[in-house]
Amino acid sequence: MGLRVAVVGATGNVGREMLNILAEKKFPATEIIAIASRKSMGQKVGYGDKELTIVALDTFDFTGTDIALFAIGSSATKEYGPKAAAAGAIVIDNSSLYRMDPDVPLIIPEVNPGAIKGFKKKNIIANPNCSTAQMLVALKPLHDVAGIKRVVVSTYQSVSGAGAAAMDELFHQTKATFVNDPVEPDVFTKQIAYNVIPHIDVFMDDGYTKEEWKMVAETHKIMDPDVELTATAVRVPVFVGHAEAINLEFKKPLSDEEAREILREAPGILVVDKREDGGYITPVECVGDYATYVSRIRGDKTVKNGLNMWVVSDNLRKGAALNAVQIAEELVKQKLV
Ligand code: 11C
Repeated sequence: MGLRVAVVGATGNVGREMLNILAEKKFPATEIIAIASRKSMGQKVGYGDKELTIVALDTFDFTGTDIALFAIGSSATKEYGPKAAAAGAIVIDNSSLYRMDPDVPLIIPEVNPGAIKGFKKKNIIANPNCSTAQMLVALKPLHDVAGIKRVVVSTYQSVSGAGAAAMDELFHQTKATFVNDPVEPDVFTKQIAYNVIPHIDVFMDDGYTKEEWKMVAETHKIMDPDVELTATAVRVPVFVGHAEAINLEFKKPLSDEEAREILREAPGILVVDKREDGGYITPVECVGDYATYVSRIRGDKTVKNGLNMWVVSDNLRKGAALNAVQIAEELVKQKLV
């Protein structure tokens, strides 16, 4: 049976990728509806080799829609997510609004597919933050074997995580410096071209940013509440693709060779780790891919059972749109829709 699927926020960075991935994967839909705010009504967006016409969210009736993929940010989701869910659509939400709600499962299909059934209380499933998604795809297989005690992670996050205006800002600032025009920060608090900024999302009382807090809280909900994690989230002048330098401390011994073998067999992971010039993956090489890449796997001799690695993925795909479509696929596989 074909499904009726709505993509809400279809003109944004993540919404467009949702449409691309639904088409690439030939998701079993009889109808795909591209929805956005009223100002985009009538615009065309690509879906495979077809074009879909945007319909307005404020008047859309979700009755008869099986799955609604939401990519519109927390405040608009607060208004329209519950309406879609009440009309019978299973909402897969990419915003942070419901992630910590105990009645909403937070799902990475490679990590906790069994938790998906919990959606029935609210008809809503949450998609994790991009930096959490790629990290946990890489950590879960190692955690299952050797038990992760502590994680120290530093992120190198591309500007696309902050939206299309942020991508424009990197482009214009980069151009401006070449022609000696003034560089004026707007989306970011400091110049992003030729710079790095240790600040993503708002500051919290303890000095961490909300992006850093999300990595801790989401890891606890998705994988294991006993894993200790500390993060530094940094914005870098890259358009698409987040990278993470991850230091791990395990309960049991795990050699770099064993970790490499475990990750080679793990779902969603590609290991590229040649220990030679260029034998690792960088963000520009992962754009448009489904995989999360792991490189630079090596022992950390300063602690008992320590390991370092480098994890890279397309933040708009595994970090957002792909994970959401994989959740929809999991609903189909588990016969929940
Ligand atoms: C960034 N991780 O790179 C953010 C974007 O909680 O879904 C996604 C924010 C979120 O800026």
